[in-house]
Amino acid sequence: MTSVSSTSDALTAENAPEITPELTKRWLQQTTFLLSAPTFKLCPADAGLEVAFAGRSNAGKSSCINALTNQRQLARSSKTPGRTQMINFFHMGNLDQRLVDLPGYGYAAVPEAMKKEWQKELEKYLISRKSLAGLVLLTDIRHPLKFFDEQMLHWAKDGDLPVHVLLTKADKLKYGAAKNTLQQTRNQLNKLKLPFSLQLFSAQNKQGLDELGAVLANWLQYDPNALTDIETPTDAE
Ligand SMILES: Nc1nc2c(ncn2[C@@H]2O[C@H](COP(=O)(O)OP(=O)(O)OP(=O)(O)O)[C@@H](O)[C@H]2O)c(=O)[nH]1
Ligand SMILES: [Mg+2]
Repeated sequence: MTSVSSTSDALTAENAPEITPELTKRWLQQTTFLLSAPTFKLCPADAGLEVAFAGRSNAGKSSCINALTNQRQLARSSKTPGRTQMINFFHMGNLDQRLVDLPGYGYAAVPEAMKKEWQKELEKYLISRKSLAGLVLLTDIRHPLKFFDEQMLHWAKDGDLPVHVLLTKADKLKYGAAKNTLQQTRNQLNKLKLPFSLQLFSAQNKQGLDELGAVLANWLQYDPNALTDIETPTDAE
């Protein structure tokens, strides 16, 4: 499977281990909490690479991060919509590789003025954050790509940001119905003419983890040879 040569030379690009789902899983399992920021101004420094998880409130963002990292409580998930109100940053034992759990949008109980303020900040973040390597957009398979999801896709396009769409809670539909929604959503996304990929996902059944892991490994430039630096800073920069 790998193209490892039998020379005893130090590791080079040619004999670096192939990035397998197994290695990717191990890398993702190292993920630890970095910090919570109430606003984008208090984010970690805009260096290295990060991938943001966005979607309507209750779409399954926190559950996805927990399934992906194989940790039950890393990101808090809840039956109560609007549970994640801070911007939560995680890192993979290396501060230059981060996951960002964004607060869900569309939560009815949030006052209109706050929603507007948040949308402005979100737009700015998506368009101007240099370390942002990609956006994982989560949308419930039972009612995919609502108005604000499309708004996010337009901002991603404006920011030249690749998007990976997850149709979440795929366990809620039968296989055939899930496949149909996948195709319909692909057609809808094609019309928007932006770079995207798309998959079925279920945190409950651990469906789609390898596919998502491969996208993250690519965007965050996972290198199995790189040494990790596990130091965690105590406050935001
Ligand atoms: N059946 C099923 N339920 C899921 C799945 N993923 C998440 N849920 C449930 O959906 C609800 C919301 O999940 P969260 O992960 O908290 O959603 P979130 O997008 O982080 O929500 P906010 O933080 O409010 O934006 C919880 O009750 C989860 O148990 C899944 O794959 N299948
Ligand atoms: Mg959440």
